[in-house]
Amino acid sequence: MTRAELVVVANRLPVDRDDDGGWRPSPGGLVAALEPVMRRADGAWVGWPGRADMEVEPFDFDGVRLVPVTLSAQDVAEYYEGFSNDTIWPLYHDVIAAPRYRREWWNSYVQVNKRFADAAVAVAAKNATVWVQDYQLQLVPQLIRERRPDLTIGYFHHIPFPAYGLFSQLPWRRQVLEGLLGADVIGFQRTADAGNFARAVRRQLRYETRASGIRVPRAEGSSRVALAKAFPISIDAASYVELAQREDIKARAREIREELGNPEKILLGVDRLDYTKGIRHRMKAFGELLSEDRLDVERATLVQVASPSRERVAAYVQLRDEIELMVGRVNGTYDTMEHTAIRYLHQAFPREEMVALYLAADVMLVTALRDGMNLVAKEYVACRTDNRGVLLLSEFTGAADELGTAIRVNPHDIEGLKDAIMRAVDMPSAEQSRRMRAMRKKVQEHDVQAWSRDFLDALAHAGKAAAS
Ligand code: GDG
Repeated sequence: MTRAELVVVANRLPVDRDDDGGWRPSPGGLVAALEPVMRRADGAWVGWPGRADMEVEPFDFDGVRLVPVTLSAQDVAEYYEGFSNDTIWPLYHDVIAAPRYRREWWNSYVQVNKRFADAAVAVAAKNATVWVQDYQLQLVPQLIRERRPDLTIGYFHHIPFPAYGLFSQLPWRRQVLEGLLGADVIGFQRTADAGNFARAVRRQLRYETRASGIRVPRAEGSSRVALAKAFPISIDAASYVELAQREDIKARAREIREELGNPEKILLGVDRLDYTKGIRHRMKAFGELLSEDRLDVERATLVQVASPSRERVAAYVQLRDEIELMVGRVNGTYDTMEHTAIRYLHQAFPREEMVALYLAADVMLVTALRDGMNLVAKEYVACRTDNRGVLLLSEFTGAADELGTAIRVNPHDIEGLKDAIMRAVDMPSAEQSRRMRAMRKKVQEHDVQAWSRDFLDALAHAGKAAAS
């Protein structure tokens, strides 16, 4: 087996299993960003194929070697749904939901992280670069370094890193910090996340930090420097522009407006159905605007795509019930035969339909209570080639650091949110255009290709420094 010069390690492989036993690419920005580099570098991608107990040999797909890691049904329940999505996810999103600390989940997380590290080590060429992705694999950097000190190791954290007062709840906080510090470069979405991480390292491990550098002691008494800094992720902007300019997709956007009964304004929310996304807050604000007659259903419809997510985790089951109760109440009260208040879609759509929705939407509502970045905000902006449309953006998203001309909101402040929605609905087109232009420039200049280039450059630099 030839070994790879670049190895990506992520919870999921970038493919999904077809019903007829074949594989199809799972669309995603990460794949789009890494595919060209992976091809050039003789790359390999280590990850779970997405179904429990599936044993598959490594195979080539579109010029990239895929290395499947098998997870049993129990691994999925404990490592993935348990520790990753019911402990780390809520803890790192400022305990919006209560994290559950279960020792058997932690044990499973350790075991599964070892398996991912083993697979990465087996496929990596001498002196290769390994890039680990996200919170499911926080122990992998150190596990790889212990076995293969020749490798250059990067880690990117897609979700927030919480303040120390919250992080310190984690019974295994020390192991997690040590796991991450196995990397040469640890990337975060926001500068604030990198700062929280450095503070946790100082408080918990007493290591010295200077600017973005963290001095990590080695067993024999010497030390090395790990870099912890922000590399805000982005989208494959060109591919969204291309879709947004397709005549059939533009026609579909017009058709959507008609199917909704030609409301004057279409408001849109697009999220995985997740308690971090603030879906209830935006529905509450919208419902109150209807009840106070500041809006009516002829004037405005809210389309909410809530794609199914983590349906076996209790907090998600409960959230779905709450949202559906709310939609039923609002629609029951305000719908007419021709118009609906909230068109709620608990479904996943193809990308073309998402882009048609972005084109149809006059106002995009991103009201997350906490979000690492929020790519939906960037996708909406990229699609608005006419420079029209208004983005309402929560200040608790990473995207808020970059999209300075969005209407900034604190989703906890329902009155403020209502006023911001009204401002968006009433915004003159010249102001829309001024704001949108500035945001589009940002997203086009800093796309996901720039993101991966920046990260891999920093990693190459770190690798050279360590070798000299
Ligand atoms: C995590 C972090 C960070 C959603 N529904 C459908 C669909 N989507 C697509 C969106 C977007 C993606 O899924 C969601 O990305 P977000 O960034 O908004 O949120 P998370 O899933 O929570 O992602 C986040 C991200 O990682 C990257 O680092 O930004 O903060 O939480 O691309 O368009 N796509 C299709 N159908 C749907 O129904 N095709």
